[in-house]
Amino acid sequence: MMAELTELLDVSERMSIDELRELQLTRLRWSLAHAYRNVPFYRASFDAAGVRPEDCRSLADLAHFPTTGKADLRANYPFGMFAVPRARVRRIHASSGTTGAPTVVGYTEKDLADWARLVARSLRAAGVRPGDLVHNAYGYGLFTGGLGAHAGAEALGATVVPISGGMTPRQVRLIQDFRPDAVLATPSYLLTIIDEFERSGLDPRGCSLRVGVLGAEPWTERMRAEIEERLGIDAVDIYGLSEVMGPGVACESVATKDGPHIWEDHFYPEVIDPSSGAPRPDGESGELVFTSLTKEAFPIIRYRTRDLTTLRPGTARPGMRRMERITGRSDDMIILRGVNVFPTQLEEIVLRTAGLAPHFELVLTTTGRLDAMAVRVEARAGLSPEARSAAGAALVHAVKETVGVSVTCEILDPAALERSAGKIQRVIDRRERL
Ligand code: DLL
Repeated sequence: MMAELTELLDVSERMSIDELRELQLTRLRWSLAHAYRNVPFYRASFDAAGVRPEDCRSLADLAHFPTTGKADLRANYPFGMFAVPRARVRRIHASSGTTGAPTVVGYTEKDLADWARLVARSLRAAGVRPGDLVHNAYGYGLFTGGLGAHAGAEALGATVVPISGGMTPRQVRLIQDFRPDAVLATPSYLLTIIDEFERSGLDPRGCSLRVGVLGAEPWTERMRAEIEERLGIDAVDIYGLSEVMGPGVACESVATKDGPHIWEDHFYPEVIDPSSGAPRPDGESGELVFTSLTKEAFPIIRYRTRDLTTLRPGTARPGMRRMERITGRSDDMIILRGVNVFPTQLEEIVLRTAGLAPHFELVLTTTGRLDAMAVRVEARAGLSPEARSAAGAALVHAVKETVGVSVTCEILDPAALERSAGKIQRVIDRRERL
């Protein structure tokens, strides 16, 4: 376990809960007023709910304000949610989204500086240090991962290799030649890189990497164990979303690895009941909702992330709450014959089934009037035909036992599935919609 040097922490990271709450309230009142004054959407939604920014006298009053959803951002495509003139926006990012218009977000110069500082804070919590060499394999472009992580690593005082995602043999080559200390990537893409090491006859554990700061998609404790074991690093969870900022909304501490601490001096978290929208107390699971406290170009008020988690008290940063590892997004949830299934549950089972590699996809089809799910998963190298069928049977059994649904399983040759260079898409939905 790595110790953290408290003298390196930002002032807000050392605040008591009371000091932090006071700062949050001041900033929240500013953010509500800023949004109301400058974004017609917020003015209309606050007015419709009969609330004014000055009605927010305590942090609990925030619950009286309306929530904002992805559809609201789409309805204001492209720049309708900006609270400053377009010319003051220094950078634009967008999240692709699988359907409809992309969600566009913007940053002023100050927003970019705050973002870089928060990513630097995240990387430091993860165990990256000034002077380290950082291999940044998050995708560069409209996705916030590449440029967001890049600026943060520079702000920390690290040396960045802006390799982006893809061209995996070259990733391995540069890791061998440049000897980086840290890698930034999605967990699924880092696995692809590890596989490529092995495919080229190199021992991944022998490489220079010490820490991986991994996020942008849901992953499990078992995936952490697999990556740490095969690469010989500390694998740390970083969380964020474009609508709120990008990477660095929250990050785990390498010292505790117990869920990302939310940087609450900039983002106020709530958890709500996903169906009724009612607030839930800390310790209960539900949908994570964020309100930005300092953002100028793109203030976001009570944004429904669709990410499901539970808020816990801070540990490595006692003032800041932690979020539990995301179990999934409400929109990733598969409802199979009435049972809710998350891809992360399957990841957990695949990884603990002997003989199976951590590469799989879930194919949903309709047979007759019933939905069916097939797990297509790669065998580990060198598995005998008997061991393959045993692994398939073990998986089907474990899914039935723990998730409560019957699935079929197809065991594939190693490397049969396409690898993604960024966020992995595990579910292929071919169900007939009636
Ligand atoms: O994925 C920002 C990011 C980049 C975070 C790099 C971490 C590292 P979006 O493309 O807008 O932004 O996607 C945001 O990804 O709502 C979650 O569903 C998911 N997500 C992000 N980080 C994690 C994580 C970036 N650590 C959406 N664990 C979010 C689970 C995550 N899910």
